[in-house]
Amino acid sequence: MENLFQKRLEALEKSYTDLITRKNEKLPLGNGVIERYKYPVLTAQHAPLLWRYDLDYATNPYLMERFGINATFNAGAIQLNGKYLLVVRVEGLDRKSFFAVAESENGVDNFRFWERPITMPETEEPDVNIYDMRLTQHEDGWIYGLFCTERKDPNAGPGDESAAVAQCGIARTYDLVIWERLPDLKTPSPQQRNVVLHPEFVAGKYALYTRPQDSFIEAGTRGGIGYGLVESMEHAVVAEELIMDEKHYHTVYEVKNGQGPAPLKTEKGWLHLAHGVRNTAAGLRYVLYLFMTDLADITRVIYKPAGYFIAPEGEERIGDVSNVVFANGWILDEDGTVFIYYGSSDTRMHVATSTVDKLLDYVTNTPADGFRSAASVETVNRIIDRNLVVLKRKPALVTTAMGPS
Ligand code: M1P
Repeated sequence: MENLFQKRLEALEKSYTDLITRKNEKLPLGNGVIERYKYPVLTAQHAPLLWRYDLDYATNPYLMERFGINATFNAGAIQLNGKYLLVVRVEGLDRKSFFAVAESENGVDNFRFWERPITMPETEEPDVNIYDMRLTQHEDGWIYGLFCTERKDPNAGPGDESAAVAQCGIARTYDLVIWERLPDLKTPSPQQRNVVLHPEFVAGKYALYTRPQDSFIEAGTRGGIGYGLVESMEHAVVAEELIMDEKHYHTVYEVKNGQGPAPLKTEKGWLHLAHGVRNTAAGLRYVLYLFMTDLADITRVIYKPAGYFIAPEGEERIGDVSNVVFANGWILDEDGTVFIYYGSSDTRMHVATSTVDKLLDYVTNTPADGFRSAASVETVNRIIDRNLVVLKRKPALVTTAMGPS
């Protein structure tokens, strides 16, 4: 029996080592904006054996999993001391999420979890579930982690065990190891998710992107990416919330949207990654989109390409909550490479790479949404007209278009 235990342990260790040392591969061709990768960067199987198994033969002779992991997704991201670090939403079989740091040397593969998950201090009102951390290296010197803290709705009717209240939890750290918990954010909205701290002071205050919502799932009469200022992160109170990027009928963000990670500062403006949600007969569909705001007035949207930037593809479409991509972390390298980390279907984590130059080109040159089919046809025709001129200059170019012009 002990022999079987040993054999099983060796097989588990081999399979785990193979997984966390596997090289990732860029997928060919792509759309010219981003490069996708063959393998997810993190899955439930990346959770260390140390967390999942009692490794003592005396107490676990069958070498059973004692603490199963269901999913690893929606990670915040930061570069520290040259390492690519993800603060991952790890969800156990018990549905509770917690945070754990995974580290890679190159940002695209070989992510390994640190030995222990983060022990997040609590406020006087304990969290039931915490998830989706956005990391901001603020100019005040702290790294802030803003996340969703979920608790049972105290006004839930008898027998209602699913009504919940989502609020923004706030913590700060210098090293992702020791965290100081600060009071939860207060805003005029009954619920909040997807709250993100802007990295610079604005008029001497901390600036926050918010996502007001009427209830736990529904943005309802509220929604949109909001914005507000707070005097201090130690008692963060947004008195006034302005909506800077609204929901809009018949778009990929008609039902709700939310800021992704903290925006990146570029020469042309602040580059934002966000998620948009639309309704379908098969349920909600979550995609990612980009937009840019003005450097001087950070609430003014100056560019917003139509439609999505990343949507679920292949296996990304399937998971616990299918047809979802969600991003709350990206890293800008010194050489201009951008690592975009996104979760798929509330199950696993992926990376896509691009560069600041390409993202600026995409965001400033992709046509904006015309909000009607006729406007889309006008846009395609403008592109075709220009291409026909190009083709006349270079008749050797082959196209697949046929039929009357
Ligand atoms: O299940 C899809 C996503 O739903 C929520 O996002 P939002 O608040 O925009 O609806 C979050 O729970 C997120 O973690 C999840 O991926």
